[in-house]
Amino acid sequence: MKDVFHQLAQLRQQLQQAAYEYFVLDAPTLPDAEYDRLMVALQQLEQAHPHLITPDSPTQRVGGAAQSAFATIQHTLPMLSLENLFTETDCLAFLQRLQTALQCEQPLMLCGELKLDGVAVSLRYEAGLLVQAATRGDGVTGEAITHNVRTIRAIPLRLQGDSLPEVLEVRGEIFMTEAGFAQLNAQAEQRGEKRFANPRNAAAGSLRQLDPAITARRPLTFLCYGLGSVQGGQLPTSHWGCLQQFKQWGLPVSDWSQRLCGAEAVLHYYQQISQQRFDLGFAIDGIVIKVDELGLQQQLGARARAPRWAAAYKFAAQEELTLLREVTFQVGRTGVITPVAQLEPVAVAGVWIRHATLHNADEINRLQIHQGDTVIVRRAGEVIPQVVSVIAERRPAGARAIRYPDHCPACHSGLERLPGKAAIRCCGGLICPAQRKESLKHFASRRALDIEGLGEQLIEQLVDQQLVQTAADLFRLSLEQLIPLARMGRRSAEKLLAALEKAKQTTFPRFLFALGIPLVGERTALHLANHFGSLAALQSADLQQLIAVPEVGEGVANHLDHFLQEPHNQKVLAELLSPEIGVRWPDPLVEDQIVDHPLKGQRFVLTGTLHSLTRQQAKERLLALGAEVSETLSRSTHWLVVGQQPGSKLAKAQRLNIPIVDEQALLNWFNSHPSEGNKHESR
Ligand code: 5U1
Repeated sequence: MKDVFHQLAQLRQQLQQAAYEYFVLDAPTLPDAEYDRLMVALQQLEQAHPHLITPDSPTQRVGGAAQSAFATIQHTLPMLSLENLFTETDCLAFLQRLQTALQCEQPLMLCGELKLDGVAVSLRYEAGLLVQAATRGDGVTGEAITHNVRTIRAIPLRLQGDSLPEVLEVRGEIFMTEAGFAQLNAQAEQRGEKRFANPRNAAAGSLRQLDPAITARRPLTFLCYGLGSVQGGQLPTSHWGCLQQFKQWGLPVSDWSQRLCGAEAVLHYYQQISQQRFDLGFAIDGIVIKVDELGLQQQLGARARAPRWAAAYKFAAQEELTLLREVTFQVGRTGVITPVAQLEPVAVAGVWIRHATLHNADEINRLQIHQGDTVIVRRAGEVIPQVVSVIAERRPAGARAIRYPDHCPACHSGLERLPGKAAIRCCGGLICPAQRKESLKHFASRRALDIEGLGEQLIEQLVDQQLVQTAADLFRLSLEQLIPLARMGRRSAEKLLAALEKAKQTTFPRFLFALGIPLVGERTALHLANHFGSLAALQSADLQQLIAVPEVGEGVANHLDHFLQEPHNQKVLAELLSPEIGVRWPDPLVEDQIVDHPLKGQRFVLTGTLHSLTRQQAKERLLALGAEVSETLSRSTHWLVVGQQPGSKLAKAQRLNIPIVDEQALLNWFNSHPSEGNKHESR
């Protein structure tokens, strides 16, 4: 017996504390599922020992304590809560109980609704005018939040139509959409304020503002689903009929509500809503099943906290408590370092969760996470599991705070974080094993070094078999190494070696683009090549000099600087350009030489197939001369270059009177104004 006393006291204390944090402090620490489990445990224990039930037990009331900042009001009819059903068996048992209690053999007519995850309120209309809005509070007394509720546009201040009852109390839920919540948190972050933990808390916090002007700025909305007291008027005799009447009076009612006949229809509705819940745009945590006929509802009546004629069939919990074993840092294919929480395995919504993302350094700061912490993990739909919050009170003594590494965990290169960006990246793009496959694919791609025959699958094999670690290793491959590879053979291997040999002769912009420096696309590479003329000049440029290059902003300049200063990358660059490998390119025209070129600033569009060069090559040569090349033809285009089988651009150019030239004219231009293609080679 002493043991039962102890268990009861402990469960009550945990539930009271959780309710206080949730309702009063607006800072929940327990996941709903854990709260529900504790409540069920307490109910079962009290059922087994009814003489030990105390009036202050959390099972004996509906909600949390009313807050003092607002006037308390007495609900005319209590605002009940709902019995929770967690499994299909629970649901079928509930439906069977209804049939038995009503002595009904036919399938019952029911109503299915969404169980919104917001703040329950009661709105009182007198002669059609909104006169009072109250929270549920403890179900008997709530808080008057009329001024705040009046700012919510979904709530009519005056009902429409005739035959309005003298007094009408409607009940429903105020909530925040996910989009509104995200926007609110983004604004809070910008102002350096605390973020809300979830949309429900954000809605509750918004309604508790003492200044209604603040509530007015919050993206709150409302749906109504039930009746309180009604005086001086007639209402339909079914719940469904009431919902239709609410709509006619201008009250918002969910379009997802459905009339359901019997158990099969209920289970089907539950499945349907479970599948669509993540597309709704707002949070729900289950469905609500109600007996449709108001007469039958009355016949069934209510228990202390909840009616017998309705219940909530909840979805599997999306949040659970578990322990953080440690945090590992993963390097992604693009070099971004992501912290990953390694968790004590826990089942969330029927799936075992062992890892959860911690996103980035900002998130680690926000959570103030320590090794061994008790954390709340959340898994919603297809979304990657996340650590929602940390329960700091349960932190073991002397726990170590989680810190970001200062070097890449995969290659030990330096890390970079650009101002205003959340991502921390590894700077060792040319050597980092985590980025190896992606950077090699990019290096060999058509618009980079254009190594024919070196496709994705071959790169996978070369890396997996450890034949290649850096781009320089590609040029060291031998026939003997290549022939045994899958889908290879002597002929293909010879062709690949020839393609590698050919690729060594490239252009400076292509080479720069091939390095895969973050934010350095083809156009930026071209500007850099034109500006500096040589790799040595680029490598010795400081940030100011980099920013002076057209279209190079602070972000690009920082990425370039970090990449070029990283000793591991410098080593690979030196190898690529060494006599042993011999990557080379002709001198590009540097900007000073472009200044007077007649094509500088001319806007070109190309159409049709060219013969002596590809459209891409023609584009590169035009860009190198300072011309602009666009895909779309407009009045501001200076020249249309036409090859074989031109598209509709030809007719459009004729209509707009834009000069049309052929491939030969273009080549004449190139030849009369020598560009990088026919100058001597150097670096
Ligand atoms: N959709 C819906 N949610 N909800 C919550 N209907 C509904 N009804 C409720 C509650 C607490 O209570 C009445 C059945 C009393």
